[in-house]
Parts: sequence; C-alpha cells; structure tokens
Amino acid sequence: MKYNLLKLTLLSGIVMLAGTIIIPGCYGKKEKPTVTQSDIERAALQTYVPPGKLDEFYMFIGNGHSGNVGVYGLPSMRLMVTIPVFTPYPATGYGFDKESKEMLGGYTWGDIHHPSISETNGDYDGRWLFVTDEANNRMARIDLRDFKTKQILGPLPNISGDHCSSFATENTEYLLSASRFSIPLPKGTFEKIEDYATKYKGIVAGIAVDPGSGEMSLGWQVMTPPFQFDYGATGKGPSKDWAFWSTYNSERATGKLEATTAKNAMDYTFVVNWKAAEKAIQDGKFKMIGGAKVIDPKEVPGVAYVIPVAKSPHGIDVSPDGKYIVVPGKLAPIATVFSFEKMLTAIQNKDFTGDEDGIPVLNPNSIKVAEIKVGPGSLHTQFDDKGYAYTSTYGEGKGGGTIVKWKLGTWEIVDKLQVNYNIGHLAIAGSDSKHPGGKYLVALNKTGKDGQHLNVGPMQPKSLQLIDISGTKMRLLYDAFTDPETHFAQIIPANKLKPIQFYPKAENKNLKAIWDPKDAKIVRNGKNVEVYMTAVMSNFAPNTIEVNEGDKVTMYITNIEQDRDESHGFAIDEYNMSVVIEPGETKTVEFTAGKQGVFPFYCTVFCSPLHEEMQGNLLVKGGNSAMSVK
Ligand code: RUQ
Ligand code: CUA
Repeated sequence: MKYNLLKLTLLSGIVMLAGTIIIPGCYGKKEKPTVTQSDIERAALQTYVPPGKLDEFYMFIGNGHSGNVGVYGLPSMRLMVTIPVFTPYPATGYGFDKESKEMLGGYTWGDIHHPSISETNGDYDGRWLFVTDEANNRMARIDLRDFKTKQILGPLPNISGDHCSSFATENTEYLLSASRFSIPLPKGTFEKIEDYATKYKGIVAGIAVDPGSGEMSLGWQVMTPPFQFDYGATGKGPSKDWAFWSTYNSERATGKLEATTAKNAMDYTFVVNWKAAEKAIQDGKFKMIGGAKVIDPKEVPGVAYVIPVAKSPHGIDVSPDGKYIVVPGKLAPIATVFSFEKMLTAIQNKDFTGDEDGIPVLNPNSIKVAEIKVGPGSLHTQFDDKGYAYTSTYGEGKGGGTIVKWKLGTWEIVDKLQVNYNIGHLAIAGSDSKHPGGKYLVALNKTGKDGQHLNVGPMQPKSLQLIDISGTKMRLLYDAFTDPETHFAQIIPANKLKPIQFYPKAENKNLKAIWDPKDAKIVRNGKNVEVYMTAVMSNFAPNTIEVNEGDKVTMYITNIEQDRDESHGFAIDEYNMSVVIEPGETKTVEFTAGKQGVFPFYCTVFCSPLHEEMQGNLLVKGGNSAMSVK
C-alpha cells in the first residue's frame, strides 16, 4: 500500500518534470519524435527502484582518463561506488597507505578503456574484473569479492598504448592486450620516423591469469607490422582458442593519420590462434625482447593471420555462439560479418592473397558472409539472448548517433534508435559471453552537441542512456551522467556477485595487526618508530604519539570492527594523507616526522555520533635534529 502511494506520488512528479523530455523513437531520422505520456510513464516505472528494493544488475564502467571504475545499479542507473584503480582516491584512502602506494608504482593516473569480467566456460563467473591502462600500458585486477584493486601489472614490455585490452578468454586463461602505437622494439630503441613501415612494430599479447588467485603475469606476445590495433575479442565455443583484433593503418603511414591512414579501401582483422601461440612459447620458438617472450609469426606458421576488411575498422565482436566475427568499418558504412568456420577452411586450403611481413592474408571473399548496412561511423556491436546484434554508429553534430538492431543469420536490419549523443560503446549484460541477457542495453556516449541535461559549462558531463531491448523496438528509458570518459562497461546480474560486508578477522594475516586497544604500543628503534594502533568506534589507541623530529614513523592501523559499514579514516593535519581502514583490515602508513609541532589526527569517515571525538595528536619534538625548525 505504502509503496503504491509512493510510486504514484513520485511518478506524477516525474511526469510533470518530464513534460519537456524528448524520447527519441525509431528509424534514425534526425528529428525529435514525439513522446506520449504513456511512454514516459512506462519508462518511469521501469527504471524506478523504490527504497528497500534492489537493482537487478551491476554495471562496471571503465571511466577512461579518470583512472577508476564506476559501479552502477541497473535499471536505476544510480552510481553506487567508485573503485579507484590507477588514480589515488582519498575517498577510500587509495594511494595513501603503503600497500596501495606501492601498487600504483609512482603513477598518479591511468586511462581505463575496456573492463572484462572473468569467465568460466564462456560465462561470467563474477570473480574478477580486469581493466587496462592505455596511458601507462598496465593491467589491473579488481576482486569482485570486495570491489578492491588487488594487482597492477606493468608497464608491459613492448606494448605502447594498451587500448584493445582486457578481453578474457573462455576460461580466463589469458587477457588480450595489444599496442595502439607501434614503436621500435624493445622500448628504448631509436629509429627514424621515416623507417616506420619497416622498423616500428606492433604487438598483440595474451596476459596469463592464474586460475586460482587471478594473479596476472606475462604470457605470450606476437610481433606485428606497425598497424594500429583498435579493439579485441576472444572466441567462444568453436572459436574459443582464437583471438581477434581490429586494426587500421594498413598503409603503415605516419604524419596526419586522419588522412594518411584513410587511403586504403581495406584494413585488417588480425587473428591469432592463442593455443598455437602458447605452444610456440612452450616449444621455445620465441625471442626474448624487453623481458617478454615474443613470437615472430613469420617464423612460426599457424599462429597469426590477417583478413582484409573495409575500411579503418573500429570494433570487433564475436557472436555468443562463437560462429561469427562482426567488424564495423569506421570509414565504411557497413559492418562486415566473417564466418569462423569459413575462416578455418580458408586457412586449411591456404586460400591466401598475399602476406604482410610473412603473415598470410586470408582471402576475405571466402570468409565474409554478410555486410550489414549500418551507416557511417559504425563502432561497436553487442548481442542479446534472442539472436540480435546491436551496432552503434557515432553520428555527427546535432542529433547524435544511432543504434542499429539486426538479426544474426538473416542479416536484416529490424530497428534503429537515434540516441541524443554521439555514441561510442554500448553494453548488454553478458554480450561477450555465451549467454547474453536481453533486457537492457546501455549506450555509453561521447559528445553531446544536442545533449539533454543542465548546462554545466564548457566541459559537459558524459552520458549513459538506458534502453529497453526486451521488445522488437528499442525504447529509450533514462539518461544518467558520469565522469569522463565513460568508455566501456560490463553488466552482470546482481545475484552473480556476493561481495563481503567486512574482512573476517581470521583472514587478516598481517603480522602487525593488533585486535585489542590494550595491545596498542609505540616501539622505538633508533630513529625508526613503529606504532601499533587500533581503530574502533569511536577512538584510536594510542591517541597520543610522541616522536622526535626526523623520526621515520611506521603505523599499523587495524580496524577491529566486524560489522557492516564501520570503516574508519586516518588523516594527520597538514600531512597530505587520507587513509581508510575497513572493518577487519590493517593498513600501513609511513611518514617522516618532518618538523616540530603538534599535529592533530582524526578519523575522516563519519562512523558514529561520536565520530568527531575520534581523534588524537602527533607530537613532534624538535631540537635533536639538524632539520629542526625553531
Ligand atoms: S574502442 S569507442 Cu577504440 Cu573502446 Cu571504441
Ligand atoms: Cu571513525 Cu569517524
């Protein structure tokens, strides 16, 4: 009863406010279709998650150069939490304690493009989320048990601009990785730019993942001509041993790339049999370059092939049954569909039309099964549970881009939806697994000349649009806004994740942890001072720390709570630090007591009514050091 009343009140609010909202209808005309009252009411009911009810899906967005991952609930599109990965984040204390500082390795940002949920037998297993850093060529693993970054691997040898990453193979044996930029190898080599075509090299790679711990390590690398790799996809089912990338710059050009890479009518799809690559490594058929095992495909036949495809392709996606590879051409108004089976036949028959640095060029006419006329600027494709594919086209200027829905097998276009922004990626739950969902699609948009939000100055927010794909026609439901650059997302049914609510004490293996305020102590060893501290509602023990100027102080702070949402923070005035210790956790904080004075410290997380009382003092006594400030 109460819920119905609330729903009605809220709904009437939305309807009144929504009087001016324009929801685009179908068939991509650049005009704003009218929206009926019932469209608005239905959209409001479909997206409204009342207090006490939970969202159906988690969505993890790689937030580009923000260097973090945003976690949203669907269908409400509410941002729930931010997971810092490559960028320090004082809100969760990330990058301030010793452990996370060391993991960041001195870098203060990263450029996250493509998150990938780990898979078992081709389906999301909900164990880990992997993300890539294009700027500093790293990979990171987030544990979905506690939504925390646990490992950062890299900078990876030989790879520059790790953009088309981190797609997981069917059992997360490998994560794909590749170079957007080609350089002379190993890193640190100088070659003239005039020699780009011959002396600069690209790399495609598989980062190995330990099946038990998720720990990443260097796997195999394959050296390639200096193409630009744009996107990757792993096979599944029949194609599970294969990896696919889209590449442009078959011209091997430099200079003004927007012109020089657009000369050839065809570029390449790059194909690697990763089982063959794995075997080549086992058989010692590799060279060590920059500390990585690199296969030269010219010397190891059967590892790599290329398939010509029109023109400067951008995305590449494999259908859920593993049978088709869809490659939209950024500069061609079509999405080319290749048959995996026909590709194998072409390889068997040596149906080649030439080679690129010894890599066989497969005859595309023997492999291509369809060209979908999706329109210019086509980028990425996602799949649903009913055999449909959805391809995004960026669009231009006002009016934004389009989502084109088409049928696998018959190749007919069945619907088009104009979005109000220039769309890049789109995401459907499990699209890159064997069993996609069929309820929602999220458009992850780039620019919005005609954007539908309050003006916030020249730098506009990035937008997400939730689209209902349960029926034949796509229906726009909701706009949400996010941090730049909202790049690509993974969506997983909420019931597939079981995050913990606190760290069980039994799991805390930190030898410096103490669990009773009575055990709190300060241990001095020359100029090194160790502080063993507990944090609990609402005090620190010890709460007075007296040291000498110049002392090197190491604090081990254990949050001894074993309850939901009882995190504590630790900040010292004017020490530029924000540490957060979650229940059951021990964090290490290191600093040098630089100058004399009294420096209050306090808990930054509002943890109880007596949160303000959770404080203490660092007393730094001068006079016995040359650094003394009087
Ligand atoms: S890929 S927006 Cu280069 Cu993520 Cu397409
Ligand atoms: Cu602990 Cu505030």
